[in-house]
Amino acid sequence: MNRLKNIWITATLLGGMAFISCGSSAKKENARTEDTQEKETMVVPPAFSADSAYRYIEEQVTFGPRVPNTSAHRACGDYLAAQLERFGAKVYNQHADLMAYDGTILKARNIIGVYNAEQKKRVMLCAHWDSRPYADQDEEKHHHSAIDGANDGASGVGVLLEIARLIQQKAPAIGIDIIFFDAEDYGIPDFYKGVYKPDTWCLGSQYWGRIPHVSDYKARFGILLDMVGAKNATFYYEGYSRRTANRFVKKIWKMAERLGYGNYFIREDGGEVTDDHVYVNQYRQIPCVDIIHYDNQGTTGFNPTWHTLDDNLQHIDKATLQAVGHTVTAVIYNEK
Ligand code: AHN
Ligand code: ZN
Repeated sequence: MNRLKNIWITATLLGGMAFISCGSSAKKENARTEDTQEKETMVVPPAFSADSAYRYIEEQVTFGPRVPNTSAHRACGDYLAAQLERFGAKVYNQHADLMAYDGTILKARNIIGVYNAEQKKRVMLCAHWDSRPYADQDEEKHHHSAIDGANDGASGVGVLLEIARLIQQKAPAIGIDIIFFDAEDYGIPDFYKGVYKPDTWCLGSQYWGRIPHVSDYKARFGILLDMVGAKNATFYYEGYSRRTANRFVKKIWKMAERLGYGNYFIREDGGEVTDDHVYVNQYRQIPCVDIIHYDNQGTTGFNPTWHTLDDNLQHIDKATLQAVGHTVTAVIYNEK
């Protein structure tokens, strides 16, 4: 089967059926009371700036494609670690030699920013920072060109850098770990003629899952941001997150709705995707929610610029960054 084009497994009918039986008026009344109470006690988070997040995306893209073993990748890694330091995090750099699908040794670097290390109650926020070496969803002549990855890579990192800046200004009640995973996007391309290998995506998170930055690392839950910058992006419930972290999926989408971002955060099932959150959950038993742009218009399940040369700054929209950044910020500042 064509792996790349079958990443998304179409949503089953089951999800829809489960809704039919519930919804008595007493239950609705209860839910409404809870809603009002939560609204009254809602902590207003510091203001997320989409301009600032956009600037961090631009800075990453300006290095060039962040493909492991390139100078752009090394320079951007230094930039990201320096930014987290500047925003007051305790920074861990995990350097690792990871083997790609074709035997290439990738000089990888996971970058972790820790806030309020003594706090037992923690939430982890993550995104991958590398960009794909192949525009393998573009015309064939571009298959071996690296992509800018303004959306696929830089957007999630940009939003998280802005959140790091906010945490420095005003700390939330809980501890936060911001993790930039490397080597997510060096997965086996369709054009590869050699033998198929499983688990070739998400190499950085697989490494971190086996060897976290601190031993026995735990968090209440995690949020993964992947492709959160396209104009009119749509974030549906992602299948693996639903199965392993549904409480937190609900919490995030409900917050988005409340803040007026229901047109981005669609409360319906999308597909299921192998992404860093899978390994966070498998290796560390931390429920982790993937906020990822799902689009069933095309053949890939992703947005039209996915793994093409069009994944560049021109297709980044500040309104989407605002929707995601504001929502995630509100979620973490309301954890106790
Ligand atoms: C797979 O293609 C198996 N997973 C896609 C995860 C991804 C790639 N996210 C961004 N690029
Ligand atoms: Zn990708």
